[in-house]
Amino acid sequence: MFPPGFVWGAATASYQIEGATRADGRSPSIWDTFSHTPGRTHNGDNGDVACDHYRRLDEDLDLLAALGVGSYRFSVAWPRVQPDGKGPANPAGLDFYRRLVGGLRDRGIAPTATLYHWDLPQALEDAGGWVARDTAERFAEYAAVVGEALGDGVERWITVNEPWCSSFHGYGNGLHAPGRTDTGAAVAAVHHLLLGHGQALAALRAGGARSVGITLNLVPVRPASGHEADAAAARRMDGYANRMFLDPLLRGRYPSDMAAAFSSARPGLGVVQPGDLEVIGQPLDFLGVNYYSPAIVADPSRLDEARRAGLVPSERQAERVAAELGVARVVRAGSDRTAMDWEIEPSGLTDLLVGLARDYPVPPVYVTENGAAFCDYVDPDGRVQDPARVEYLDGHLRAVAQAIGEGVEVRGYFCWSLLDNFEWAYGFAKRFGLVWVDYATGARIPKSSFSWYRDVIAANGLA
Ligand code: GBH
Repeated sequence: MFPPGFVWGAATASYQIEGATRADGRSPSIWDTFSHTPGRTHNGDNGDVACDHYRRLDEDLDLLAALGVGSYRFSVAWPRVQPDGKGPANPAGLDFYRRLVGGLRDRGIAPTATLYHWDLPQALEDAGGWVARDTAERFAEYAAVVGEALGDGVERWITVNEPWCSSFHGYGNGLHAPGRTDTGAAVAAVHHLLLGHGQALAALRAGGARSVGITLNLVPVRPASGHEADAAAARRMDGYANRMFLDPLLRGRYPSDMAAAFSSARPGLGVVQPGDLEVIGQPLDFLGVNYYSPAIVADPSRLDEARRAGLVPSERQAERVAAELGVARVVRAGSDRTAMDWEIEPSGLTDLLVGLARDYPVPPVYVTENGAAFCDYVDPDGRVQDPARVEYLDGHLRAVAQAIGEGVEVRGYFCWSLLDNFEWAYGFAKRFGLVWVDYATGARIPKSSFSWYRDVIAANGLA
């Protein structure tokens, strides 16, 4: 059902699984600061211990081997490698990733390394974070350091994971570290994350890296009705969630409607300098796409009409940048949702991939994350059963197969996530893993989805 050579993978991120936040010279990241600030995360949860992956590396590598993945997507913690965010590498921090990459290769698993999955060294945030242009330069230096240390061992590099989350959730919506609510700062952060991506890509290539891309969280957007006001709201949401990143990366410019919508947000795109868009628009070897759920949007003045059509306001109304842009999120009353309350819609993934290939000159695509949190349960024999996750993954893999059938060059799929882990502001309450983690003991229990996915991988397709 999938093409020969299709890459099957599983994904994680450093702060969500590693723990050992003070080991071997690691410095605090913005997520240590944020999660230790009262009121920022569910239950005050933090990544101090998380899955204790830093100390259970071999056990987790063995789980990956048992799953049979062709590739493992992990991220490198910048504050382990450069505790001050600049300067010489910390050898003990790099050593962990050398052991990780070596351990994968020993097991025949190709490493896919993400350089930035949100754990910015706090020292750099103190100097302005992603609102400061200097952070992009520092990121390129860090990329060169990691590229040189891990070198040939890494099959493919992802510079930045989901710059939308880092910029808008981090600096605009206040939902992620560093927790700021300043739209102008968020838009400047967009630019510096993309600039950092471009500079890091060049640095990695100069060091001999074969395959370099970026991962975006993209959202298929649907208008709540055929009314022009809802269609216009959907265009604004598409600009905010998708085009603000796709256009500079793949077309060499920011979308003019978004530049106008953010024109009063300072510094915003005022930070763009001559030549930056050439750096950002350098050809990618691949585009990573993370997909979880679609978005249905209405014009805020039309929520009553939406309600009459069975569409109810979603909790995401709380997102302040969307509200500023005049975008109201709605969901179908009674629709299937995950434990995150995200609507389940596999066809959204087909639409997204097909639309991307239709609208942009896209390089080959990897689905670098897809998965779901559910209320998994332990059966009388002590097995963790997660039939809802199997159904979610099955549906979304069929959606990928359909996009491939329609001509989109999708080269691989990484399930989020290998392990239950620290789900950012939701703490440990939401479990996305193929493997259950007992946080009290650190014990790992593969769920029923683990053996299901193992069989899919072995068959290169669905039954
Ligand atoms: C990813 O974030 C992360 O890369 C990963 O670390 C995380 O654990 C995983 O997914 C699960 O959350 O409908 O307006 O909220 C994804 C976070 C989820 C944020 C979907 C954007 C869509 C826009 N994204 N959400 S909205």
